[in-house]
Amino acid sequence: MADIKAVLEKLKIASSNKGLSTGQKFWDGAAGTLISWSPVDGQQIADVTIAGESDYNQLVDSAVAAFKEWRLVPAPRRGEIVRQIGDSLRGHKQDLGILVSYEMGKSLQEGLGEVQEMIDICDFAVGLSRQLYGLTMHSERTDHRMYEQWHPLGVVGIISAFNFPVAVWSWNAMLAWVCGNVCIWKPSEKTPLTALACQHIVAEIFEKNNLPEGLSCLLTGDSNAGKWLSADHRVALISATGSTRMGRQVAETVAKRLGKSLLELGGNNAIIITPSADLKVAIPAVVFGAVGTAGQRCTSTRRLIIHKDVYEEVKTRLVKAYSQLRIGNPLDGKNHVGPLIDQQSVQQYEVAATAVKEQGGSFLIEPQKLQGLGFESGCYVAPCIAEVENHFPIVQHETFAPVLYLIQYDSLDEAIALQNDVPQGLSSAIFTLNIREAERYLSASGSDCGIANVNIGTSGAEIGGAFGGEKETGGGRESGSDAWKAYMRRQTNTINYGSVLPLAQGIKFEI
Ligand code: UN1
Repeated sequence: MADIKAVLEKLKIASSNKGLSTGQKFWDGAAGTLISWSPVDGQQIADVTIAGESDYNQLVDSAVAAFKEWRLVPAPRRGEIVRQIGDSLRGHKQDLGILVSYEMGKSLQEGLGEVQEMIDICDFAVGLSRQLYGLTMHSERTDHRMYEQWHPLGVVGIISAFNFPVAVWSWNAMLAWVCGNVCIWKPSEKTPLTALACQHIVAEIFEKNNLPEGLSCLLTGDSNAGKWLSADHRVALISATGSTRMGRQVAETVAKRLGKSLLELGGNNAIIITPSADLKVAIPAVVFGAVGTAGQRCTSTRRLIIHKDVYEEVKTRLVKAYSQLRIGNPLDGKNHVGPLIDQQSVQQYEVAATAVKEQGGSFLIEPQKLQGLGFESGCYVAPCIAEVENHFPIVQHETFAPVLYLIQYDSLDEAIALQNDVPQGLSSAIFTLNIREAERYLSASGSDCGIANVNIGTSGAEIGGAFGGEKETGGGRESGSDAWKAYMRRQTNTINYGSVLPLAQGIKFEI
């Protein structure tokens, strides 16, 4: 298995680390120290200092100054810097993947997949750097030209969550950079070291290219840091990923100053299994969706809405598939499921299990906290399955753990209504070989989610599409498609190249 010490060394992580950085410059924060514990083995990995308010202000001053230069660099040249970051990430894929797995607890395959997502978004952003297109319009006035252009926004604050400790930052940062912005990253307090490793990787590229301090700022901190960012009028856009509770606070604070926010919050994602579903394809999709990243993806499959005619068969197949799951050290390639992020998450899993029973559900596969050899961190749980009703309060709530709820349906209308009848609206899927069902599901009266799939699961989206969801998921879109527009300001320009001044709408104004 991986030599963690060697990995840390290669990623420039010491036993005690400076948690603030504007690029090449790193310094100790004034507000104390954060310890990063691995949920894999319960060991302390390293510590890192966190920001006081004056550290924060130093970061923002540096970012504001850097923006003045960076916005003038042609976009394709900004893309060239991102291309170099992508190349560097290719070289660090193995080490960074291991650190993601060790600090966060997801399987090494998923840790490597996360770094691959970073590489993919770099490639996407490089191409985008030559495609920040605006439209041209036909003016209603003679000798006039009208068009729109997209300008950089300014400082972008990125608040990221522990479950995708590096990929979600990269979706935001790579797009923000090619769009001409500078970034301040506040990573999760649970995964500060993966963030620090990324900062070292980009700092090296910025140094090689003689770029100013402030383009990429690392704000290691507690919840105060998130509050400072949200309330700061110098920060043009806040892109926040995390719980609905956190997102609501950020949204309120940013809205109060009429700033921009991009929110990617909780999901309560369902898969509908119809009578024609190809179960050979559906069952692995459900299991990966429910237990991948130990159920801690915002796209994790939480509810399975199954037609009554195939309900028993799906149950039998699921029980068989779950009995084959290997839970344990995620760095061991034989294991499918690693630990939850911390013991508090284990408690939440246990609270949810109790609530399922109290609210009238019953378990097909019982919840269990794992103990003994290999589980010393106290963070390992068994993925479980419960039969429930959609309206149970616990089913309406996103529990960040591998708990899968089974619900039975009769008609497709009922299945779609059940799927949509939750406060969240991130990801969704249907398994069917019936084109009418598939198209109905994707129609305006179908899934109400930001992501709706046919014959693939709810999690594991590619970076090329816009990523995000509706309702309490927050409404933001990140990553592919035209999500870049959220990182720029649109300017409409009308140019009169004639020698008179005709007014729009034919208004006469003579002086
Ligand atoms: C998240 O959980 O915040 O679609 C992001 C997926 C991943 C990203 C998830 N590409 O599951």
